[in-house]
Amino acid sequence: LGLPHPAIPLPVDLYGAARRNSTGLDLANEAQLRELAHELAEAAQRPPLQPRQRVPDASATEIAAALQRAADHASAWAAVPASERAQRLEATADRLQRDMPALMALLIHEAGKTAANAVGEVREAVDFLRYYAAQVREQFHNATHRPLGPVVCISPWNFPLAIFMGQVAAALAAGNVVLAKPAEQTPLVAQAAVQALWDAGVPREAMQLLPGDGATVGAPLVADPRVMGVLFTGSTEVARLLQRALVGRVDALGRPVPLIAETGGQNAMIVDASALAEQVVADAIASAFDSAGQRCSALRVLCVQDDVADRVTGMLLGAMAELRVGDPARLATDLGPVIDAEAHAGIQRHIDAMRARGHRVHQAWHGAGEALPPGHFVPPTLIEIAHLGELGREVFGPVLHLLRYRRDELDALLAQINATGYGLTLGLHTRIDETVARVLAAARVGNVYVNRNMVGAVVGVQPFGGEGLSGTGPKAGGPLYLYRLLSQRPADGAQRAIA
Ligand code: TXE
Repeated sequence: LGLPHPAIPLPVDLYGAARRNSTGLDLANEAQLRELAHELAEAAQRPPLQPRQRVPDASATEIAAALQRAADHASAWAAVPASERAQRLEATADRLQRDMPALMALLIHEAGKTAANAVGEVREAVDFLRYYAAQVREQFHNATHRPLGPVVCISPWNFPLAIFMGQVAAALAAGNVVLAKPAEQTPLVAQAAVQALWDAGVPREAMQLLPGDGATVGAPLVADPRVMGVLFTGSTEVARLLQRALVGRVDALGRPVPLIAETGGQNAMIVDASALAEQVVADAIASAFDSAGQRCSALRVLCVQDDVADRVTGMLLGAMAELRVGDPARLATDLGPVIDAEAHAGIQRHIDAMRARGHRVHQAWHGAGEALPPGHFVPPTLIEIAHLGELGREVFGPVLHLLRYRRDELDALLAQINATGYGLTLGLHTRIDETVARVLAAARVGNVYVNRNMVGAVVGVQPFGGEGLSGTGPKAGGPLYLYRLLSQRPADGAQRAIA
């Protein structure tokens, strides 16, 4: 690690990652930092995990039993007072805060997160738990509400703790019993999350974990008629399959079984000649390469007005050349590996195909003269394109595309961006008010970031979710999310009581 142990200097990048959350985790707590350095040092020593050897997939018999258990227990969990459910989620949040070093080490080890990204993720999970607990306390206080019943949560590997916990915390807070199918790449993080919920008093029958593949575990869960709601984050293709599987499925009163899906994007950032170039470069680097580009909110296409494009590109390549690619357990690392061999091959295929079609491809990283370490590493990559239509589907890795546009082409550019059909995030760097207004009016996305990096969700502050191919809404970490998880809203109940 290069850290003197046990006397630990405070790692500056941990503070950086921590700033974007709101819960006030105590990173100045020396005991916690000591433990963190120890865990990171141990993580660096461990051999690579073989998740499938350690976590057996749920069998058909286990799936059937879990569904029955969920159906049998739904009314018992729904009957637990809302404030009591909130209290158990808050206790889970306390537990995650206490266990942060061990969780970070697991995230680094199982998901290839850097330490900075791992601390950000633990904090986001904590934020989700506290936010939904607070919502339930405020909104469901003294009001009649009825949850959906058994709910299936299907989550991806890119935020194996934060997205997993965001889904299950919302579902449990609203009073639903949960059957969670974590990503096949990250079952251990999911297991740790579920253990924390159980230890905090969420009954095992209300929170069941079913590891395994999408087709063999996820699909049969969603297909079961006892399931009354589905929360999904992942690819647009799988969201489509799930939507199809739910067509015609209704509850006892004939209401459709809801799917809440958050999917991918083809996210652009528009930079005009008035923008502050240094800020653009810092924000583009963070937005495109943080978590090795494996974030749904990540920047994919940097659109730069041609008057400043050469200058911005030169600065960007210079900044890329500073990034250190390698072992995520080392605090000096900026970019860890991508999730697995399949992801690595897919990203590489895209880079090769673009090069073969004549696009200019730039790769730059710290020590670019030397070979990358063995593992699924992709160096920061910049590919020049002339039109967004040249891109196709989302490439989930540290690959940024650069598009030059003329000043009089802004409307055409916005039309191109909307024509991708995705609508997750959009960045804008300008110091002209009228341009901000024009872009906001035209944008068909869930989240717009003006003169800053595209951070994704900031729970309770900036709810997150997309339009079009990017998702169904409601936005996660926002005030409307829990309402979609109810079959009868508090307001309905209140009205009935008055009548
Ligand atoms: O996603 P999948 P993958 C995008 C990104 C990435 C691509 C593929 O573009 O390259 O999706 O990633 C479960 N029935 N995002 O393969 O397959 C699966 O087991 C039920 C965007 O990881 O969608 C996992 O738990 N479930 C993104 C979850 O769905 C099924 C995050 C996601 O897997 C299933 C991840 C089925 N038939 C990928 N098939 C984001 N929005 O952040 C799969 N699953």
